[in-house]
Amino acid sequence: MSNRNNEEESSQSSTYVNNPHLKDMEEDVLYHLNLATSTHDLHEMFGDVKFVCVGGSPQRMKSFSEYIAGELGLADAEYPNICGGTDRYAMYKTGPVLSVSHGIGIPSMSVMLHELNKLLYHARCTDITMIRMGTSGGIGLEPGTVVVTKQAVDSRFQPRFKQTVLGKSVVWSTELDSELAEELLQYSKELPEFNTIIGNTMCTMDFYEGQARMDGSFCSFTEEDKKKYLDEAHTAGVRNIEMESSVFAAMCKRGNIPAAVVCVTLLDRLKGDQITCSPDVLHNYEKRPQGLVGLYIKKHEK
Ligand code: R2B
Ligand code: URA
Repeated sequence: MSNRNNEEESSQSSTYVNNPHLKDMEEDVLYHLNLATSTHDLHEMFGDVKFVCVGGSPQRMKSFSEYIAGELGLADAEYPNICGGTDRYAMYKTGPVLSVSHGIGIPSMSVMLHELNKLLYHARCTDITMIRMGTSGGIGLEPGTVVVTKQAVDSRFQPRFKQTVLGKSVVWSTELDSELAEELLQYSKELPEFNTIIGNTMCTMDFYEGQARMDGSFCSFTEEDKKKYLDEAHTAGVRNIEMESSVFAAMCKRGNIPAAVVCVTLLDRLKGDQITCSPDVLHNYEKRPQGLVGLYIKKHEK
């Protein structure tokens, strides 16, 4: 297994991408975003983007873009889905804010981020900050609590993202921008309607057994095993569990992009597995990370 500490990549001055082959390509087709360098002037379309916000669901990213349009005084225009030609991902641009959906899980996030990072590179964007807003299961937290991720950890509670390349395991660091996380935590004090904490986020490959749930179609462990594992996670500083933070952190670090993860908890995993909150409560919870990230953008947007 090769253990890369990213020195090789972070020593490069280019940001967003680090691929010597890109410059030899006549055209770059961002297939899953339905964009291409030959058919779209990416600099013209995206050159002024400063904040890239990503989240799992296309509908949530649409409502975030509408919310941010209101916050930035840009609500009098229409903002169509830029990736309307495909139903893989959705993308909305409101002023300097790009809102993009990433689907569920590491592979879906990874594919989207490869193409998004190339988009930022082709568009010659500068000073980008990237934030994932999402949902998660909490550990020992009141449902509705927002967790700003300190470290994105794997299912052994290590801050690493393992990937298979050419049949071999490669490990990437999942370090996030600690100043950005601290700043988000400070701004959360202006939103007293809900609790925000900082803690480690465990990223898993599955929602059910992979997150120690006993309500999937299969279950290969006992209640005691589950309790022991979640207790160990809590002792390791894990406060919430979701499915994309590790690859998100690793790919932002490889692209030299300051990044943060802000997720609301939908339930306390020490008390259950099923998500039983009403659609109204769920909707209210889902807006919490958006409110905090919106506040951050408003404070930084000139
Ligand atoms: C949180 O919620 C989704 C699973 O329900 C997944 O995308 C995640 O990370
Ligand atoms: N998303 C997850 O990945 N896990 C949960 O428990 C809730 C939302």
